[in-house]
Order: sequence, then C-alpha cells, then structure tokens
Amino acid sequence: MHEMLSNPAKYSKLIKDEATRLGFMQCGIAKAEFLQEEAPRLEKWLNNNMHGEMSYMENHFDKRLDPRLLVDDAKSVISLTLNYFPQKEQTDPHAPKISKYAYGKDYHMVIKDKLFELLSFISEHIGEVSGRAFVDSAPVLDKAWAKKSGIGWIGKNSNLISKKNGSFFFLAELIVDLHLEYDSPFQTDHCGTCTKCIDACPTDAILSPFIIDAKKCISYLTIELRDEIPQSFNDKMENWMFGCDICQDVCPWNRFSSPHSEPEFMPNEGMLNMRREDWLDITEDVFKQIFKNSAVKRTKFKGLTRNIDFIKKLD
Ligand code: B12
Ligand code: SF4
Ligand code: SF4
Repeated sequence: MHEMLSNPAKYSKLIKDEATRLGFMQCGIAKAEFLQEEAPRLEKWLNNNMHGEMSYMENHFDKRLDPRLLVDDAKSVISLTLNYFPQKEQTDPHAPKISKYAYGKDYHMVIKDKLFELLSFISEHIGEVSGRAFVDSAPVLDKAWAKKSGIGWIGKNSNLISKKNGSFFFLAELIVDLHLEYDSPFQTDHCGTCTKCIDACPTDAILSPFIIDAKKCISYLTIELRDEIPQSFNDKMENWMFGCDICQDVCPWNRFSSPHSEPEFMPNEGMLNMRREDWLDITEDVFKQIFKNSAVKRTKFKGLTRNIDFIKKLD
C-alpha cells in the first residue's frame, strides 16, 4: 500500500460501514504490534498446563503474540464481533444441553465467508491490500485484540464483554498491511465486585478472576477432550453435552443480549424440540441430519454419545 495516498480515517470509516452491512455487530481497529501485557500471562497459563490436551495452544507462541509474524508488514488488526444469541432455546428443560453458540451452522464457515467479503471490499475500494482472515482456529489472541480495539473488556469469566451487547458473540479478525485510524483500547473493567460467574461455575474452572483451568471447564471436557471424562466430574456437568453457557448466562451484562438475525445461525427446529429420550436414543443418521454443517460435528457422533452417556448416569 502506498502510504502517500492513504487516508486512514476515511478508510476506517469505509471498513466499519461495510462490516455493519455484512452483519457484524461491532468493529474496532488496533495497531498491529507485540502484545506486551499478554505475553507473560499466556506463558504462565501454558507453563501451568491450563490448556490440558489442547497441544495446539503451545504452538506458535511468538506468532500468537505478534500479528506482524502472521502477515508481512502488518499494520492493523481489524476486530469484528458476530452475535449468536438465539431467539429460542431447547424446549425440553430435561434434555441434555448444547451451548447457544452451536445451534446453527458452524461459525467458522459463516464468519470466514464474511471476512473474505470484507477483504475483497477493501481491495476494491481502497487498493491493493495484503491481509489474512482469522477466526478462532489460528494463533491469534482474539479477546486481547477486541479489548485493544475498544470493543469491550475481559470479564472475570475470561470472556470479552461489551457494555452494549454482553458476551454472546464470536470474535474474528482481519490482519492487514494497511495503515488505519485506531480506536482507543478499552480501559475500564465493568465487572466491579461481582463474582457471579466464579460462584456459578459447577467445576470451579475459574481458578481466580480471568484465569480458566481449561482441564476443568465443561466446554473442554465435552468438546476438546479425546479421552474419557474423568469420574471426578460425575455430578458436576449440570446436564451439558456440548459446551457450557453457565458463566455467561449468570453474567448481568448478558441482560443486554438481543437475538441475532443471522440466517445461517438459525437452529434446526427439530433439534431444539428433541426431548431427553430422543437424545438418549440418538442414532448416527439423526446426528448427521441435525448437525449437518454444525460445529457439533467436531465431537463426532462418538464424542457426543460419550458425553450423553456420561451425564445420563446421574439419574
Ligand atoms: C482455547 C480456547 C478455549 C478453551 C480455554 C478457555 C480460555 N479461556 O482460554 C476452552 C475449551 C475451555 C474454551 C471454552 C469456551 N470458549 Co473458547 N476459545 C479458545 C481459543 C481458541 C483460544 C483462547 C486462548 O488463547 N486462551 C489462552 C489463555 C491464556 O487466554 P485467556 O484465558 O483468554 O487468558 C487471558 C487471561 O487469563 C488474561 N489475564 C490473565 N491475568 C489477567 C489479569 C487481568 C487484570 C486481565 C484483564 C486479564 C488477565 O490474559 C490471558 C492472555 O490474554 C479462543 C479463540 C482465539 N483464537 O482466541 C476461543 C474463544 C475465547 N472461546 C470462545 C467461546 C465462545 C467459548 C465458550 C463460551 C464456548 C462454550 N459455550 O462452551 C467457552 C467459555 C469458557 C470460558 N469461561 O472461557 C470465544 C469467546 C468470545 C467472547 N465473547 O469472548 C472465542 C474468542 C472464540 C471466538 N472466535 O469467538 N475456549
Ligand atoms: S463454561 Fe461452564 S465450566 Fe467452563 S468456566 Fe464457564 S461455567 Fe465453568
Ligand atoms: S458474572 Fe460478574 S464477574 Fe463474571 S464476567 Fe459477568 S460481570 Fe464480570
């Protein structure tokens, strides 16, 4: 990009308007630089083996902390949020529970498409820009960038919370070699003296404010863990079979969540209406049909039935 011709404020505005048109809820922009504050925290988290079997978290330590190692000559990190708060939830209160984020089509696919559209918009309306799209799977500290670009703060449950929208949204980034106008980092912590998430976590996975021991988190146990779920969690799963929303459901800031209008995230009605018995008897064919294109496929049929078998022992 020829800096001579650049107009950062105008470009930032163009990009944010297009992000809104594409259905993103918030867009903030930060300077691409080394994440100084996060470096020792990430190192400590890994050294204390908080990541358990997620060995991918150990990889690319340097890249995870510096976007300039991911994109040559990176100048800006454009952070985006996409709402997934659903209009309707599972109807049978006794059915094994699925996290709200996994009701619709796999977010990786939905968000990647939108990010590519935003990247082509930039090339078309601003100029030859090199950039890469990131959603979740790559070594990028999504929450740190969202905080740096003014979208919100990291709550004691370790999720990124926005004053306007709570925390039921995904995070994604475009890292580009274009100089833009930057938003101010989010400075204030609006958790205050609240400890609702820490008190409500059934497995005590929130060791202290901001620090999650993934090995104890139901989300890890039901989605990431390949082995059997340890017996010590026998009476602690609170009927969750895929992910867990407890530390977000109890968060006062989620009173401000409003339902998304993303067609791709609309849930399969049949799935929402499945009764407890239907889940206990689920066949591989039904699994394939209701979770076609869903993030739930990550556990495969075998993983989901392992989780259902684990929690059904409780009755
Ligand atoms: C690994 C991972 C997990 C792991 C570990 C969780 C974790 N907190 O790291 C597991 C499998 C448990 C998990 C669970 C969930 N995840 Co997850 N996960 C990730 C992933 C891939 C990496 C996160 C990471 O880098 N962790 C490493 C550790 C070191 O980071 P950290 O916990 O954030 O630690 C920071 C704090 O400890 C902080 N810190 C330490 N001390 C202090 C002190 C102060 C004062 C402050 C402010 C901060 C602070 O510094 C650390 C480094 O930044 C991201 C995607 C991404 N690429 O970022 C999604 C992501 C964080 N997950 C997400 C979601 C939705 C979830 C679940 C809600 C899913 C569910 N319903 O089951 C749960 C929530 C559990 C929870 N309470 O965190 C979203 C969060 C969106 C948001 N609004 O914040 C992300 C961003 C995915 C996405 N692209 O949207 N996840
Ligand atoms: S997602 Fe559930 S298990 Fe994990 S920290 Fe939050 S409340 Fe605890
Ligand atoms: S429940 Fe309370 S302490 Fe936890 S993230 Fe929400 S506001 Fe912060």
